[in-house]
Amino acid sequence: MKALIFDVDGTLAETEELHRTAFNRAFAEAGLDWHWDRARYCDLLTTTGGKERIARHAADLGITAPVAALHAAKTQIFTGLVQGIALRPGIAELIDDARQQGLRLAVATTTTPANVEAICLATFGKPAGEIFDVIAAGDVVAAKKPAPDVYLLALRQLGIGPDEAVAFEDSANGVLAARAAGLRVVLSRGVYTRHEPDVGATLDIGCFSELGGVRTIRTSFPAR
Ligand code: XBP
Ligand code: MG
Repeated sequence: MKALIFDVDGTLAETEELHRTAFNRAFAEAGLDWHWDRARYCDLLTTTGGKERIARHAADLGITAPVAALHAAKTQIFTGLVQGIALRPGIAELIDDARQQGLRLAVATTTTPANVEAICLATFGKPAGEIFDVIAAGDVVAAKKPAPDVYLLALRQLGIGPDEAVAFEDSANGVLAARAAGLRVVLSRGVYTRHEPDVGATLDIGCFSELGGVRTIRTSFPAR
């Protein structure tokens, strides 16, 4: 195994409540009477990508909306909210252990590069580029999760095959994307995905801290 590939939202950290807050503040600032409560947001999260989510909501209302402008405002608000968030249990230890074992690290996420940067600064105290060797994020791919594109891009940029890495995810869409890219995937559901069915995770655990580090992963995921 040569690399670990991490999803961001819900995997590195529980960020979706902050995203929901940022969306609602952006709508209010734009003078829209939209408010996504937890139940509506949980449903909308089946649509990956903030712009796509806004567009879906507008379509549900039968109206058009300035999607790009609303999403840019939301991203600006979100990056200002992430100070003080914590990595999910087990993530810091896993990343440290991977580095010590000489593995490379990547991110494969639907969220924007700006959000990845803000989350890394808030949780690791360092820019994303000092933590991860490869950052595949947001609109760098046309088809978002559950399409495999962002994981295939991460593998290409790592210069390795899917047998040489393991993906870490919190959602069904993420598991489907990683599996479609040929990757084995460890799933630990988050607050907004706790209800989701198993869609083929190689390992379905309660918390990443159960993993016991890279050595355990190597034995659980022998080279194929
Ligand atoms: C989860 C997503 C993102 C976030 C919001 O990404 O689907 O859309 O909900 O972020 P991940 P944006 O693949 O990391 O789980 O508004 O920047 O899309
Ligand atoms: Mg996620």
